[in-house]
Amino acid sequence: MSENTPPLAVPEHSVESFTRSFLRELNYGRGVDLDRASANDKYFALSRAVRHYLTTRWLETLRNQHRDQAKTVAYLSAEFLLGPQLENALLAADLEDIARDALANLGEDIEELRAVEVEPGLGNGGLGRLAACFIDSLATLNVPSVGYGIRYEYGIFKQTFVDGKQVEKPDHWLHLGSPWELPHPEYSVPVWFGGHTEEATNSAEGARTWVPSWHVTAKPYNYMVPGYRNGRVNTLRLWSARARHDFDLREFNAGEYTEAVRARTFAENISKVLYPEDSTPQGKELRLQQQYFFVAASLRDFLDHVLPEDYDLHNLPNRITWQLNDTHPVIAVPELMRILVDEKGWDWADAWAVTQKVFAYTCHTLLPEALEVWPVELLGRLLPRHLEIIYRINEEFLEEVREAFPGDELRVRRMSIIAEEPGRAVRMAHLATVAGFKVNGVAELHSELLKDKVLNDFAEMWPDKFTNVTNGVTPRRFVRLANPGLSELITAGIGDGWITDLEQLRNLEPLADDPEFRRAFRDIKGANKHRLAQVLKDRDGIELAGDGMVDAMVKRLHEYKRQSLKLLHIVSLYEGIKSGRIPLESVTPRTFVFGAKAAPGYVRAKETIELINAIGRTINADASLEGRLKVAFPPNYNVTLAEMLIPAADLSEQISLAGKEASGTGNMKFALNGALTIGTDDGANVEIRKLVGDDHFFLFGMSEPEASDLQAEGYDPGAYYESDPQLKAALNLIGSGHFTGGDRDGAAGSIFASLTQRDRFMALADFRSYMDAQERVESAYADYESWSRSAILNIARSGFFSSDRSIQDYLDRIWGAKPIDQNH
Ligand code: GPQ
Repeated sequence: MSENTPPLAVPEHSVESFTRSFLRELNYGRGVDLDRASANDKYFALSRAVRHYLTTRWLETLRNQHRDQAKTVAYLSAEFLLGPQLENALLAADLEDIARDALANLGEDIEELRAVEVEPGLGNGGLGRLAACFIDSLATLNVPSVGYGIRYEYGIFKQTFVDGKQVEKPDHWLHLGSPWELPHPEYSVPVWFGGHTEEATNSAEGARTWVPSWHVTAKPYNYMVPGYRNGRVNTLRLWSARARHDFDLREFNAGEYTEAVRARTFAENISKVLYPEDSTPQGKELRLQQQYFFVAASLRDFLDHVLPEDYDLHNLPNRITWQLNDTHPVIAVPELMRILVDEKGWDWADAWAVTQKVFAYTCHTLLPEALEVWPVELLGRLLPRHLEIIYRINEEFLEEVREAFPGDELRVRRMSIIAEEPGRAVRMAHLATVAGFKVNGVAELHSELLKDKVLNDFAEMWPDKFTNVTNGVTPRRFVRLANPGLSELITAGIGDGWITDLEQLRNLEPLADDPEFRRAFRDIKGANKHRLAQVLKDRDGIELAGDGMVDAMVKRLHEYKRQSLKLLHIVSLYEGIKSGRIPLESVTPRTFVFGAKAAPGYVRAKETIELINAIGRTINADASLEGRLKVAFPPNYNVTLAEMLIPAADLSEQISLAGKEASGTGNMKFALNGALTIGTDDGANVEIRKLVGDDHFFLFGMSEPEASDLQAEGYDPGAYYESDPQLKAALNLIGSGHFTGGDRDGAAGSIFASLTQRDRFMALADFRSYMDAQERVESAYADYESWSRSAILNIARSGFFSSDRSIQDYLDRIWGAKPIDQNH
């Protein structure tokens, strides 16, 4: 765009002007008038009107980015779990009141239109939501940056329960279209696959020529990523797979028309669906196709469309960091090497020198089974040239290892990018660690364990490569939008600077001692519970336990997260009441709220869902409990529901086995909304506890070293079962079929057996300590005045967990990019 283009004016911030924009969008954009408009028409017009207000800034941001050629961060992620867009755009554009009033004047309720939105569920859980928080903070911090990912036609499945069992339904989120995306077919790029390699046509050292056999077209869709009222609107670019645009029917013999069309759908499958596995890579060919597809398109996009034509790629490290969100985009490493050596004709050594300076890798797990590996056979078939490049990277790397550790062939084998057992396979985490100039974990404990355990050999070789960036969450979405009542209270107390400088929440500390402030806080919590109760009732027919405690465990269903331990607590409480051991009047009324999707093929996780529902059914129907205990398991936990649920919670359950949860980010959202945590010393819980203080956190369970020592000694769950009568009674009640209509074989029997015989994540070992901590919770909650003081202190001391702080840490420790004021 020319420097002389007159700037498009931002429309006036007034009800009149907004009303005009809305009606224009309705009439001209949708071709309907207000009387005949559907809810979707109105939602579209509303969204487009809001988009107008951000567009000028978007264009400016893009123009400046082109002009400045400043160092950019490209966040490469297979998942962006965005959540609803409209509310965030309204907030960023400072249009919440104006839009509400404009619609009210037209006789429309903005809440009803907001309800039309289907959130883009383009992620599974924490990893995808983190990416969404990060792009929000990148924009708010004025960092020149772009997110790159996949525009899945079907996002994470919609969860329903049939007889208490999870049934997955496709999430066709684009069914009614999306007002938030802008396709740019003119920037489509081809992505090639298959074929073979040949002797190079250029003379560069190390070059070969790849002769691929098929390709698809990657078509970009742009999404706005507005900063919080700072004039910057960044871009999220998601790729959609299309059949090659030069699709030529003459290539097919007469009569093969249908074959040709079928081939087209084959290509378009690549961006069809998000893999619903979380922390358990599937190793499926289509998945590798997806990874290469979005990464190849993104690199191409940056090199061909963002950089000036004559750009000297030797300067690339000053111009960009490609941040690899877990190993999913790591195939970008051999792709860049291929471009530089085979296409640009650089010698291998030059290309490797640059490649090693532009990628940084974030690891999100400690579970060995979560580390991606690709069978050599599969990778070689799909990307034969990339496999050759990986082999050569590995050869040179292993030479380096041998030099650094002479005679240590065991180490060489452990560190190799290529695993030999059980079959030959590429270890993507090793490739990422070798190629990345930095490797970071996502919480202090996690980063330490990466260095000491999972990637220990690498840390010994390159200690400076390893760093930590503790995760964070965006305060815009998870406080300001999700909890308007609390936001107003905070702002009334300390001003509104906290929205972009969350450490300012510290100024709330003295207010924790102000009884008026505490009362106001409790009123808001109560109102949020009310709102949640109403939604769950309308949506799912679920009743909460009166004015009781809201005790929430929401996260993906995984054995390591230990939803089963939570069940043991609930069942033990229930069993205690039923057997007369615990007087009913002594029990704090509480609703146990679960939210969790299980990977469709993860049998144990699905059984756990079934068991939660079975236990819930029994407890909720038991009149003798007088409604004091309730189990609420609304289906289809997603960002929309999280925003409703988290602000209503009193207690946050973060009970993974120590050393298994890399960070957790739900834990941060709860603390920031004034829930107290009951948790193990795991992931970011460690940092939460340090900040909020032991008096305001319910710690229990083994520490990581204790857990790994116990594992090493030989863990026997049976010993715990036999020696703790309450534990035994709770497990027996489950195993007896009490909750499952007498059925001992299905979910109940299977979970009973797995916990008593194997208990891979040592729930039984932590049971007693967990029960004791729950007793401390009960007595603390009995003094709700002092509980609310703790809750306020949790808020005041959790400012560290803003994703703005995470992004600042990435800037300082990894990227070396600088914020650029949009208005310069
Ligand atoms: N995480 Cl490896 C995911 O959500 N999906 C994954 O595939 C992997 C990790 C999570 C991790 O379990 C949480 O502890 C983190 O808080 C989150 O990533 C973000 O770092």
